[in-house]
Amino acid sequence: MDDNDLKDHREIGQAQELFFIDPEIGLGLPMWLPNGATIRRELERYMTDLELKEGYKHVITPHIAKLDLYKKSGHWEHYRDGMFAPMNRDNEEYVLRPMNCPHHIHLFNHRPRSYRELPLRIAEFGTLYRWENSGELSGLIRVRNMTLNDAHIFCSPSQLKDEFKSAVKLIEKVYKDLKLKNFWYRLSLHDPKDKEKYVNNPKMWEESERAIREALDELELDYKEGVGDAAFYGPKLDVQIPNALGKDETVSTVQIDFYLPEKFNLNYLGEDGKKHPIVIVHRGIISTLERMVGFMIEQYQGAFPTWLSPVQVKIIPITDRNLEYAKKLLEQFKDSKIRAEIDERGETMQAKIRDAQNMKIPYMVIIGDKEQESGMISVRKRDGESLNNLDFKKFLDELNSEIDKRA
Ligand code: TSB
Ligand code: ZN
Repeated sequence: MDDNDLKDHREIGQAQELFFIDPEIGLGLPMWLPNGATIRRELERYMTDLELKEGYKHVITPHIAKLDLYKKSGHWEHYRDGMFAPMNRDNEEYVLRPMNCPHHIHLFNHRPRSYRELPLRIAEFGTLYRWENSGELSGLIRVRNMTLNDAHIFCSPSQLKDEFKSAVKLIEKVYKDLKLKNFWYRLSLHDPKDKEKYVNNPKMWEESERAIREALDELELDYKEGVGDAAFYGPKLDVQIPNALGKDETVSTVQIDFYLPEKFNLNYLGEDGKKHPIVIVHRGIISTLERMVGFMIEQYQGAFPTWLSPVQVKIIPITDRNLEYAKKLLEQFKDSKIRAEIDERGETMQAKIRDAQNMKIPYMVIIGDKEQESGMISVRKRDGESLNNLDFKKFLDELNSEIDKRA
């Protein structure tokens, strides 16, 4: 297939019933259908398991906060255009959060912290709201309501480089597991001329940009530089991926921040009993589930690996006589937590196979009189390969192991 035949994620998302955008709900506010919600849930499980292994602590915080919080953090000064307008009730102003950092910072700061707790890696699939221009909204890739695979790593300056490097290595692992391709790294720097977008503190920028460059040198990573692409509070390493139309967007990001720790007076008690300053690494590995699923749909062209496929097995009875038997197999798939469905429509077997193939369902299990009598099954894979006379139990075991390994 040449690149011009690549389908955009919106087209595949509609054909496979993954999500839709409803103007009566609002632009940029995706509605996740059961198939899309399944992919999201599996991705979230995968990432949460990895984070637990890497020593992250998961938290849950509200999607809104008082406007004053964002005045203190600098978001209101530097990021206001990207925020929904404040809501006023009982003479207090609240906003939908555009980022999770202030909540996680308050969580860190709710009691004194000892050097023994560092680095403290606070993680959340945090839901955000951003006011993106309507002309820039695009399916799942640029939305106004999104859930970010976020974490803020609170550490001492001497731990900073290692934490940054571990986050980049986690990106490399995840991209390998998810078989993502065509990505490149961008070192996103501030633009000293843009006084509105960036915190005005040349010494801080010099230090944080030096720290990120040193860490990148140690990683021996190839990257391009983007002046004016930094966050308002610090430089970032961004992972860029082109969409089906060839436009690059940022997916993963790892950021170094000396600014918010100072604003919120973050410190820890050292071994010497004295207070020492904290630095923050902000990182999103999976990016927002919206953007990541959007890119995955495009890169896989809808053919998700089995562990992520909304429907993993389609059971196709050849005649009505085979329906009872098909239902028995369905129960066994369900007992193993495999997502299976029976195609009970009165269509021909060929039509059912074609439809399952179009939906990119990894396995089709075809049940006729012969299979029913012998207790063996015939399987077709979505790429057309056929496997006849398989022992059902053996097929189930192999499928389970493929899913468990997230192969
Ligand atoms: C990583 N404070 C950090 C966080 O701790 C942060 O919010 N960084 S961010 O602003 O760069 O956003 C993180 C990621 O969210 C981006 O790298 C991008 O992949 C994704 N993202 C940003 N805007 C949108 C959007 N409108 N729609 C979908 N995903 C988005
Ligand atoms: Zn953050």
